Amino acid sequence: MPQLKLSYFDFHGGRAEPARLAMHIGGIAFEDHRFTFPEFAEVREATPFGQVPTLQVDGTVVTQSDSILRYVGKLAGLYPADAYQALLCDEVMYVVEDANVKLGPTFRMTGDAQKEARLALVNGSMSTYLGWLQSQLMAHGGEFFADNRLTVADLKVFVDVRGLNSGRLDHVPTDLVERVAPALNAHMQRIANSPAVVEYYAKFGAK
Ligand SMILES: N[C@@H](CCC(=O)N[C@@H](CS)C(=O)NCC(=O)O)C(=O)O
Repeated sequence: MPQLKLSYFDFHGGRAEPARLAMHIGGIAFEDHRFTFPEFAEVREATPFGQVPTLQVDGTVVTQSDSILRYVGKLAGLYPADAYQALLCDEVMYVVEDANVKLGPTFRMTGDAQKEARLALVNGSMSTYLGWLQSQLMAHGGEFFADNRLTVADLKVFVDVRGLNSGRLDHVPTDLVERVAPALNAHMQRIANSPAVVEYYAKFGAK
């Protein structure tokens, strides 16, 4: 097994959290390098694009959260071997990433500009993608997004839904998911209650 070091902000969400969870669930040893928001200015200097997450694999720095998640998913046995199931898994990951990309610029906004931009997302693309994810989940049996088992796609949606529900995102109503796509909340709750995930967050004294 390669030596792995994952670098990301010290909070239970965002673009690295699905990879952290995947490695925990799969029993993959890794260095969990976490840093504070003020420390990011220094950390980003050592990254190719000034962005995180990064994964060092035997000392080589790799970027792009979904590539990292797919890779650690393969190591952890949480990525489909079947080409079609892998396609379904990737599709879900890209939809969530598209939503992340749209949300990204709003973190640099403040006041009314942020409110207007976030409400436009809530009433537009965010609701569309949540509705699509719910129909995709239901079309595949209602429990998992692909492969009839837990995959990295489930972990990516899990982290996203928790983020939307958390109240951390100003102007995104905490009941948005419940109103638009309640099956995603049920999916999130099932994953949150699974023994490996309960154990993971208990380690941090968080839920
Ligand atoms: N395409 C990249 C995007 C990474 C990204 O935007 N990361 C954010 C944190 S979640 C960041 O570092 N933002 C700082 C910046 O872009 O200046 C990925 O998926 O890893």
